[in-house]
Amino acid sequence: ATAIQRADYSAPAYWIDTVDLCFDLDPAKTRVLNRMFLRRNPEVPAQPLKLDGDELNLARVLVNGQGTSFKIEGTQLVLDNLPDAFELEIFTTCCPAKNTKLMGLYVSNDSFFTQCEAEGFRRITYFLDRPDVMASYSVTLRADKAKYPVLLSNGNLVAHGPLEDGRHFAKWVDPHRKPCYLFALVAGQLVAREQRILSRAGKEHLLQVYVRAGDLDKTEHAMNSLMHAVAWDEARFGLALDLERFMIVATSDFNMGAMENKGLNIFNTKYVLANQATATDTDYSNIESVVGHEYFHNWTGDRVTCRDWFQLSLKEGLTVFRDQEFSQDLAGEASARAVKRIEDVRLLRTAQFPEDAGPMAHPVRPDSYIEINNFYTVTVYEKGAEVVRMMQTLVGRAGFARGLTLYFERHDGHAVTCDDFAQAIADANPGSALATLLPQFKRWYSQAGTPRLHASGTYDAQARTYTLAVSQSCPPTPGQPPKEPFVIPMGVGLLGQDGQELPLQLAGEAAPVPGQRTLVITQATETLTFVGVDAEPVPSILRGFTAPVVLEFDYSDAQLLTLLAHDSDPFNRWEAGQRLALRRAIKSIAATAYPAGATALDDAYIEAMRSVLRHPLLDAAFKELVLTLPSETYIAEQLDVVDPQRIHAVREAMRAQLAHALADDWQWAYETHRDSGAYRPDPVSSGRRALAGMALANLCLVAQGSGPSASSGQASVWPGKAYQRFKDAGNMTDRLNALSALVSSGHALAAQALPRFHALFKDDALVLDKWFALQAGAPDRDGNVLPAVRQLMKHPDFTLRNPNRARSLIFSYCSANPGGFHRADAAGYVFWSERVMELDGFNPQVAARLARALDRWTKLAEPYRSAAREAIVRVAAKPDLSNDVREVVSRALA
Ligand code: B3K
Ligand code: ZN
Repeated sequence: ATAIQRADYSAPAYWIDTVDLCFDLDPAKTRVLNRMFLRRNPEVPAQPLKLDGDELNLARVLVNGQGTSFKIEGTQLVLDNLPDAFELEIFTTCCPAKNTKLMGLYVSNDSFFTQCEAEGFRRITYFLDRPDVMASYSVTLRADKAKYPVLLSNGNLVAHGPLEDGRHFAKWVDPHRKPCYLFALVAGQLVAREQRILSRAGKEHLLQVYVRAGDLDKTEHAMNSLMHAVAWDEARFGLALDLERFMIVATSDFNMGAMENKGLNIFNTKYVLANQATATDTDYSNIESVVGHEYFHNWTGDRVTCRDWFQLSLKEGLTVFRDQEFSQDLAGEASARAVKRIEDVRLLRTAQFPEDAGPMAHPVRPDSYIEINNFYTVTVYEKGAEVVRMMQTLVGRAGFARGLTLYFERHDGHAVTCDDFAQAIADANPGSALATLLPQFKRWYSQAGTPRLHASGTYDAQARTYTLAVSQSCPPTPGQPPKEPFVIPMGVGLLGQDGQELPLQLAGEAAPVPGQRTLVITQATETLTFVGVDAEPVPSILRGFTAPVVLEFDYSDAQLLTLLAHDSDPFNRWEAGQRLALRRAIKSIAATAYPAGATALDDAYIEAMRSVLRHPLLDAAFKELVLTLPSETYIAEQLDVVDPQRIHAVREAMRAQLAHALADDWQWAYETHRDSGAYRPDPVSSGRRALAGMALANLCLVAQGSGPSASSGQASVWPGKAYQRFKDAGNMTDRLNALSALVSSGHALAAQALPRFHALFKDDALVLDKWFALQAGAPDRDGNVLPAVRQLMKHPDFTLRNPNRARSLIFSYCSANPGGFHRADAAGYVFWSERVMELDGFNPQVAARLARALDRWTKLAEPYRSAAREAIVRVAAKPDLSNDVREVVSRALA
């Protein structure tokens, strides 16, 4: 396969104005009649029409009703000597029952579903399968009425009725033009929760959430989230729902989270179904943001779409930004917004930063790809969202909303580029830093890699000045050796020694400005001088994480403790705690002799954590974030050479030490936070549950460990209490936290609780996923996780074919459990290579995701490094590898 280059873009040689599709749905052989009106694009030199197809059986092709000659070249159907405008009819068949890739038309639980983004429509019919070809669709579905009573497609239902032989039909017309990747159909035995709503303008809309018959009691939260999303987009950006009917349909076989098909979103059940007995607080908040995300695509993605797939972040980065803002706005209070921001940044730094430093590093707007499905990445999504967020920071909230309005004025109904987006935001804000610096700002789209922002401070007591020397650099990434400086918005505040916020006055400014401000760094090196500073301050830099960079500042412990205790910026307050923990972890990892029983954490750190835990004013959710140690993955990213076992051992030791040292405080925290009243998944009560869960896990750890607090009879009661909690819990969050406390402390009661949990939830696939994931992600003890995972693969409930189940067991082990996966005997890597190859045989997209688990192999210490390489080479040597996996492994070995 050859790489596709962004620079090679050319407009399509033909436009497709209308598409009339007729489906005779049958799992074994579905017949598709595709009747289109096409027109030559006069701006492009005359050339044959080349339509994409994949795994289709072609029966007949008619041009203006007449048979015609055609060629099949590779996967394309080629027609020559065409009139300037014509009708084209194509008859094909396909086999949805055998479609294991879950792209195109497939069967799940006896129902039909489609997934067309990015290039799945060509698996349904021959087409110009590219996002810049936008057409009007009408769709007729015909199927057996008893087996498939519900027939859905995009837009409005215009006709339906019975046919012969127990069949029936439905005809749908989509009033909006769209690219084919937004086409969808669903057919099956489904039921819907319905809600009628009124828009601000007084228009009525019908919202529907379709699920399998037994799942209706789990749709309330998704429907509420959808109603919130509709209202929010109208209130915040003036974007109203443009459809009479908006449908969400859930399927349990889905390659990713959800899909924004126009008017007919198709969702992974994981992001729809929830009730308190089966879903955790995290599930509830994920559902809210994914329902929001897909709904927001209705404008950012569907009304205005991408010119080509290199522009993917145009819709994804922007829509992630919108869903993040939505969740923050719904969270309400400043402290709850901050918690959401910290969670988003944590994801960016543990998933995107490594991607940006590894073999798959690519700009937010990539320059080339072999398989586009490999570029639905944390870079395109999460870093892309940070780029949009920086724009908002530079033009302000109101300025950003103005920019979005201009973007729709200019581009509604069109397929455009990231440049068009940035231009609209800048043009709506003339004179802003964004408008002035636009060409340089756009380096965020073109340059890969995480910039490093280095800062150092000097206090001059005599001159009463504090000078920040700031420099930026960005490491080389594949194909991009040198980098030009970025535009970096930098939130800054200065704290006095007592922790009070100081007014800020830069040299040359007339008067001080109270509180924090955002400075804009544009040069490789810059100096910022604050005047009128009476004593050496503690700088709080990159407040709110105003740019996706690594901030290097040589803080003293004392400075970090001041920030942790006093910073008015919650993000940097949390960050100070992370830095304190991180430097202790790194020091212990580096210590040549690490005697058994050595302690990584000193009293100052422990006392600081105790103060946070006992703090009378801080939110429970925030405390839980501060008291969570940096992950093994995040610690690994800070090191040049990674010994995963060493990191695991040190972090586990720190966890145990924190558990023991704060045993009384954990007990207090558990007892004061465990009862949160009637279950509600709001930020306050879910924060309380999170902290109580963390406390319980620590108390179980104390009981399991050695030392004075363990042997005292007091500590040994906790596993029993956790087991009781596990049995009695009134909601899944508390129940799973209790189970996880037993599993992660390695207590014998886990062996009783796990089968009990399975028995309780054996009929609920999403809960079983949690059961598999918990075991595959458990802290490794003497290499016990891999054998458990291999054993679980033989469990009657396990199947690699279902992506959620594969993720719950295989990905939880290979991608989310470094201590269990990186084994000195290489058995984890052997297991990984077996699963990648096995998955690739039927679902290359999911296989390629798993293949990414060894992205960072070159950083590993021996013997891991050689063993990892060997495993990747083994995968690369498989002769019939998909393009998806081939691209990932060849980049890893390049
Ligand atoms: N746009 C889809 C992702 C499609 C992935 C195709 N491999 C979901 C989303 O981002 O909303
Ligand atoms: Zn999206």
